[in-house]
Amino acid sequence: MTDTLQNAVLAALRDPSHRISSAWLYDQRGSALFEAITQLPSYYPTRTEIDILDTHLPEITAAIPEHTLVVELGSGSSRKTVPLLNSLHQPAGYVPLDISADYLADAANGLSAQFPGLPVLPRVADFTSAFDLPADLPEHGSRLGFFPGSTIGNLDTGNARDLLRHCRMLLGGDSRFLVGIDLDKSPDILIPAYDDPEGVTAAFNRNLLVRINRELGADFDPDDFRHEARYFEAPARIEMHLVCERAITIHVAGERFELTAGESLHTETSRKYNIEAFSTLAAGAGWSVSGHWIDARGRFAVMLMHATPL
Ligand code: AVI
Repeated sequence: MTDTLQNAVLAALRDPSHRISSAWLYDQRGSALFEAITQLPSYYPTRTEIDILDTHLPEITAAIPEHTLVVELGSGSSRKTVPLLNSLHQPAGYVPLDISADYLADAANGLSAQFPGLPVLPRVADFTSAFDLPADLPEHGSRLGFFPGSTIGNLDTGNARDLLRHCRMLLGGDSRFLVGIDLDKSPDILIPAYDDPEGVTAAFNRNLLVRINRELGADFDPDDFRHEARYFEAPARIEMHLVCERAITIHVAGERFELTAGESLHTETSRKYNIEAFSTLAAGAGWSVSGHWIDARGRFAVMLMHATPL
């Protein structure tokens, strides 16, 4: 992720791809809109992953040693974390990582209250670049990385591999990694998931322009832009775009840009994997798949991997 919103926006507008990291979608309103998306009938990933975990957690955690330290990327919703911690045998501690200090503090406090006696060690981290674990962790003992939600799909292949490799180094040789991935499927299912009839995803996407106006004093009119979800086959992915509906001139941080009708800002990529492609990606980053669990409709997979020598 580029260091500041201003640099990211200027770079995106100067480059013909007009691509900006999806991490910038998540200001306070963006995060609330994403929460709303996870409740939509057409957005199946969150619900489906929770169902897989509810059904298979005893099997998934059976081979994970007792006193394992859990490191969660994204300090996710307690709907996923609580059942995982309940299913593990005496977890040694819980380390939630998140880019938002506020969100992290809330998640950590909630978890501490529910698991008295469990060391909870939150850490602010941006996992789109290199990050560290807290310094005061036990050096020995096994570790479990937990990265649910198919958020890994929002990274390019190269960045996803770098993240997997970085986690392999941080978690060490006696570690496992539980990762949720969204599977490739018909655009008839994928497009409505990313362009819902209620318009929540459109509001989530357009909110980026509202954020840019507020934080950078830019003069986008969000009504000039149409939300579009595009499916591509190779590699399988959904791209979110904000398509400019008429020729406009905009000003950001003292610079002037022209956009023509039909030009778009590319605001998110969401990769749709298959088991083999993801396993190959992980193998190149020091992880071997020990098992995977898929819902009955074949929409989403939870992958359990163990560390291999680097
Ligand atoms: C957070 N991430 C996994 C979501 C996804 O499905 O790629 C973000 C999202 N974008 C639009 N809808 C949901």
